[in-house]
Amino acid sequence: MFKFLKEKIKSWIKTSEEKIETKEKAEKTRGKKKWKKETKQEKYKAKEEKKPEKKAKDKKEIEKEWKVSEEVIEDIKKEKLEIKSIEEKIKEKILEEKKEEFEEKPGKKGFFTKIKERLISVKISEEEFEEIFTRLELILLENNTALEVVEKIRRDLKEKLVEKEIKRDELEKEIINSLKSSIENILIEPENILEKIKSKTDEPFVIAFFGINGSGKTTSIAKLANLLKENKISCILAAADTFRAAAIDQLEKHGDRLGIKVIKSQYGADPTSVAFDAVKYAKAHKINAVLIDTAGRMHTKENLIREMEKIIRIIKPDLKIFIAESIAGNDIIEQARTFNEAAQLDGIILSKADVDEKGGSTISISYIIKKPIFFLGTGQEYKDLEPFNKEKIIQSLGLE
Ligand SMILES: Nc1nc2c(ncn2[C@@H]2O[C@H](COP(=O)(O)OP(=O)(O)OP(=O)(O)O)[C@@H](O)[C@H]2O)c(=O)[nH]1
Ligand SMILES: [Mg+2]
Repeated sequence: MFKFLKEKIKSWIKTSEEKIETKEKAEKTRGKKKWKKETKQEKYKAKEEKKPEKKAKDKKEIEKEWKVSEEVIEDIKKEKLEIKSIEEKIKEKILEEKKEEFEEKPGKKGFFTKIKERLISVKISEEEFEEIFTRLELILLENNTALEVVEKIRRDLKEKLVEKEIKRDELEKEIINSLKSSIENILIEPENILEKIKSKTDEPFVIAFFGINGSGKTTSIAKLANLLKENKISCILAAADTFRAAAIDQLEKHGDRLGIKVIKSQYGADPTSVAFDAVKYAKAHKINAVLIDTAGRMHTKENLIREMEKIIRIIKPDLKIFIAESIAGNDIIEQARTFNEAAQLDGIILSKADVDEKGGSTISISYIIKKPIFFLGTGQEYKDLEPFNKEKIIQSLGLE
């Protein structure tokens, strides 16, 4: 699911690390070059200043100079000796300082420690961070990550990376760890639905499924029914999509294949009354769970949203699950918001994750509505329902 995103993030980490390294090197060379340039300029200036003096000298002066030259040479020799002894003194001083540096007092960083640190560690400035983050921002947005989530990642990374002394050989690890911990905080670990159902012993556990047309409600219900059956939890299905032609038949087919009872009515019947009948049947027959299939509805259709609210008001499901089609990308964020406002959802099943190449919506959706993803739909078979697991997502993103 994250194939694309994983590759992109990997390459971002690599180039970010390289960028910081090259910038550092460039600054050092720039410093050296600047120093060389300044020294050259100074020498040239001195030469130029001497030129007029030279021109002014006449022959006599030159002869005088010759005469005194021997004395000058003698002086220079003396000076040289003096300079030599000054040099010796400086050397001694440096050695003394060096010793002091090596015998640093705790908590106080000496000159050599600073140099050592500069060689083995880096500091990312805010400006550098913004520059490298822009690439990640683009990658995340291109891969359907919601803007709010991108901003959260930016804040987290900035706090962890900017102006912090980071060991050079741990730069990649630091970036990976910061991104990992940010995404860990964004994702919500869901409760185990099977355990929740098992813990309700007096009455059937009722789950209602909502979502827009074709998002994968009926298929997800069949997958979950199969999972319950495998775990020896009895269940029935309620065909409360009385609206779409063939919706009842579709659910019945799944029921037949799985050997699970389907409670149904006529097309056009009140969906709430079908759900009500199913719960009544489950109570009477001590069935553990009721899964209610509902009609697909666009989040923008007022009347259909009101119909959903009626089912919830009367049936009072233990769980209201939103089926989000991961391939719908950024649209599912807006859908999830509206459904959540109307139904106070308990969580999400993210269908068609097997065909979603981008994956950003998986990271975003639960952060936006603050509800967990219970399962990922990973194909068209009954077995293709994966419990959502934070660690697995982190692994799939290559952040382990
Ligand atoms: N690849 C893949 N296909 C899926 C998945 N879940 C559902 N589908 C397919 O998506 C299509 C629509 O699925 P349904 O379960 O009928 O969707 P629905 O939400 O019930 O649709 P309506 O009742 O019309 O609103 C079907 O062809 C399913 O096989 C999944 O996880 N992966
Ligand atoms: Mg359906």
